[in-house]
Amino acid sequence: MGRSKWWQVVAAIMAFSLLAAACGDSGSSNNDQGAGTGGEEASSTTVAVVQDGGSVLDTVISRGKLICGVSGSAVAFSETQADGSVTGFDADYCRAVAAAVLGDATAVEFVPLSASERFTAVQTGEVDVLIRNTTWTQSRDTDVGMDFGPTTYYDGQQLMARESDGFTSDSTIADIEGAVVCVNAGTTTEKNITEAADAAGVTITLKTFEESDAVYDGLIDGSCDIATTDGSGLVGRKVKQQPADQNWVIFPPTPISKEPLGPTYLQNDSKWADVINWTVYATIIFDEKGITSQNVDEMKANPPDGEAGRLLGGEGELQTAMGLSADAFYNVVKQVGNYDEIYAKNLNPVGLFRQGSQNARASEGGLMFAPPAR
Ligand SMILES: N[C@@H](CCC(=O)N[C@@H](CS)C(=O)NCC(=O)O)C(=O)O
Repeated sequence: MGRSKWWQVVAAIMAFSLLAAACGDSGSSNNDQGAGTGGEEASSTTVAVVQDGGSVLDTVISRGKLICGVSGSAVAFSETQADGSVTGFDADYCRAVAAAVLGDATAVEFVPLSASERFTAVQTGEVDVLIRNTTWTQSRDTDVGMDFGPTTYYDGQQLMARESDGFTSDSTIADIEGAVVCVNAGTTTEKNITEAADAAGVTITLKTFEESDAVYDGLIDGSCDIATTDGSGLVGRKVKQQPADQNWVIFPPTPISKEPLGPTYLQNDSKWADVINWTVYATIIFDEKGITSQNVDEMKANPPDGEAGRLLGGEGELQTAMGLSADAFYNVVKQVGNYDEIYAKNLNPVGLFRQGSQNARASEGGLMFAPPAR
């Protein structure tokens, strides 16, 4: 068992190295915030975790701190502030996991990672979990050696261009013939736009940048005609960076891809997977039931139903069976909030709203749904 798991990890790391090479990424550079890893130290961390046959859950508990991989420059999702703190929707999901595991939403060390660096950081054990506007795809789930938690934000790829170039919010891929299209390296974005352009029979020039700031600098100075990534990323960048003398339009109205974003972690660690997954599900169920950071104490004292009572640590609770304290998810909602609170606080300010989107509650026509807590 130990031996086969060991070989599985070696194989996964080898497969990843090939993939990283294909992305033009060395896997250890390009992080100006000190998150790059030395290969030797990183490998030994992985070996230790695997040989012990332990779970990342035990590592996090004994360390007393969660190490969470984020972007650091994804507007409204994870943004490093001047004082070093990290804000955003993804950052709050890191805090939710820390609240569930350690009872303290502040017990998080954030590691900013570029798109190309992010999976190596999970493989090597540099981060315990990656919550970085990351799309769940078949190759990442298989070849790259990750497992994925529940989708926290249903997104899709769109394009953004200057209105003065004749683009509108109804433009289509057929309208981008001859354009210089700028993307971030190591993302799903590069392949999606190439396939979409081919399918539409248009020729584009693709420019790939390691840092996403360079993509938007290019849109401002005219060296890029189009920036393309997840729609949420474009909305955030438009709010933050559109110059007063330009108007940026986002199109086509129907995204060119599916980008289900959520937490991801090293494969084959079921105990850790359960903790991440049920932390997310708890926030969704609390939203369904109207249990918020503001009313959770009353709800705990007087639960509206059995499921709420169990999730808040009462009769029949299942958190202790997962290696957590009974009040793990009480701490999540009390300290961080339910799904709706986390969404509204971080995403409404940039103009992203749940209503009518795939991120609405399942009961309201969206895709936000959690299995029963029983
Ligand atoms: N969801 C896509 C794209 C994720 C991605 O990295 N997008 C870029 C383009 S905006 C980004 O977030 N940049 C912010 C950053 O690099 O910090 C994926 O998983 O590949």
